Amino acid sequence: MNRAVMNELIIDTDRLIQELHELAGFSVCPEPVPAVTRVVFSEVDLQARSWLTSRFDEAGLSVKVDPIGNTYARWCPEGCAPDAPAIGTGSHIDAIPHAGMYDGTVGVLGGLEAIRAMQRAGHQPSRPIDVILFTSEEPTRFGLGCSGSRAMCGQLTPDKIAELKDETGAGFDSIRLGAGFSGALEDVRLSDTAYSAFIELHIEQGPRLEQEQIDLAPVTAIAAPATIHFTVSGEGGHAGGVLMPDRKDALNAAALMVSAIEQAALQSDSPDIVATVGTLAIHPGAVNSIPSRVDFSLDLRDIDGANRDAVLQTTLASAQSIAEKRGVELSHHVLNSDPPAQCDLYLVEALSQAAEAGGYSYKPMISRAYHDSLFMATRFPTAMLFIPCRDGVSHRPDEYAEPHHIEAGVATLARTLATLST
Ligand code: HGY
Ligand code: MN
Ligand code: MN
Repeated sequence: MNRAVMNELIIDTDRLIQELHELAGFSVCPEPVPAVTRVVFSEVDLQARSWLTSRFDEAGLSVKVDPIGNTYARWCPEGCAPDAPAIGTGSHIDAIPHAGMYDGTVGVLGGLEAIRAMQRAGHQPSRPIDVILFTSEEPTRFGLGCSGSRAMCGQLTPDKIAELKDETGAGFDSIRLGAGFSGALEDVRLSDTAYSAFIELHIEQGPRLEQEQIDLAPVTAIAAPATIHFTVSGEGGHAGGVLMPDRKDALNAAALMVSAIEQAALQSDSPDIVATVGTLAIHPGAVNSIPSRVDFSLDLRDIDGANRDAVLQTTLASAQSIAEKRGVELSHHVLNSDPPAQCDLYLVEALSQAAEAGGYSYKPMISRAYHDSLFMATRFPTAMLFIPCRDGVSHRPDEYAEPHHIEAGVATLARTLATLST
C-alpha cells in the first residue's frame, strides 16, 4: 500500500454534498418539498443518468451502459491491466415516491468521489476500478427489487425480464427500449471474472450507528427479502342493498389477513423478522360499493431465510383459514424469495482496517435493508459499508446523513479501493 497515496486521500466533501443536492433536483416531487421521487426509466431518471454520465466524463472515466441501463464508469489509467478482474463500487439512483436524497446516491457519487480522491493522490491502480449505477434497485415500477443486479448476476433471465410489467401493464423490455437502452438482454449477465471485489457504500437505513455514536459499519450479512402478492375475491354489491350477514366483503377479509401477518411476525422468535404490507388496492373502489376484490403486497424479511419461510407458511395458513370463514377466495403469488447474503470476510476486514487507519469508530453490522450487493454477493466477493442516517430514517423526505459521516464513508471506501487495487 503506497503510504504517500494513503496520506494524500483527501475527500472534497463540499463538492460531493453539492452534487448530492444537484442529483436530488432530478425529481417529480413538487418544490419546495425536500422529497425525491425518481422512478426507473422516468424522464427525471434519464435526466439524472445523463447528468451523472457528465460527472463520470469529467473524471476521465470510460462509461459503458448495458442493455437495461446498468452503467459502468471505469477508471483504468496508464499501467492498469484492462482485462484484469475489476474492483467495483456503486449503488442505485432510483428513488421510491416521496423518498429522501441519500438512499443509493451516496454510494454512486461517493464512489465517484473516492476515485477522484485517488486520482488527486496519485494512486496507480493495477486493475480497473468501476463505479456502477445499478438500474431499477427499487421495486416501485416493476414490483421486483434489484432487477438490474439480479440480471447482471444471472438471477433474472431474459425471459423473466420480459415478464416484468409496470402498473400500466407496459412490459420492462418495451419501456427500456423506449428509454433508449438497446442490445440483447442476454448481454446483461456479467462474466465470472468481471470483478475481484465489490463494495457498496450506503446509509444504514436504521438507527443503530447513530444511537451508539459510531461512525461506520462494515456489513457482514444482508437480510433476505421475499415479496408476495395476495388477491382476495369476494362478491361485492350495493352498499345499501346487501345486508351484513349476506356479505362476502373482500376488504374485511383482507383486513383480518393483514392483521394476521403482523401477528405472525410479532409471535416469531426471530428479532430480525420484519413484515410490511405496503400496497393495498380495492376494487371497484367506490364509496357505495362493497369491495369485491382486494390486492395487497407483503414484503417479508429476515437474516435467517428458514425463519422467514416459516413465518410465510404461518401467514399463508392463517390467510387461507380467514378466507374460508369469510366465504371469499384467496390466491397468492411469490414474486421473489431470496436467500440472505454473507459478505466476504476479507473485505469486511479491509474496510475495518481502513476505518481504523482513518481514525473512525466502526463496528460490524448486518443489513436489514436489501441492496444490489445481495445479488453481487452471489457471484463476487462483496461487502458494504454503512454510514449513520439521522434517527435511522430512510424512504422518507426527512432522510439525512451528516456531511462528516459521508466524508468518513467515502474516505474509508477510497482507502479500501486503493488497497485492493494496488
Ligand atoms: O427495500 C429495500 O430494502 C431497499 O431500500 N430497496
Ligand atoms: Mn431504498
Ligand atoms: Mn438503497
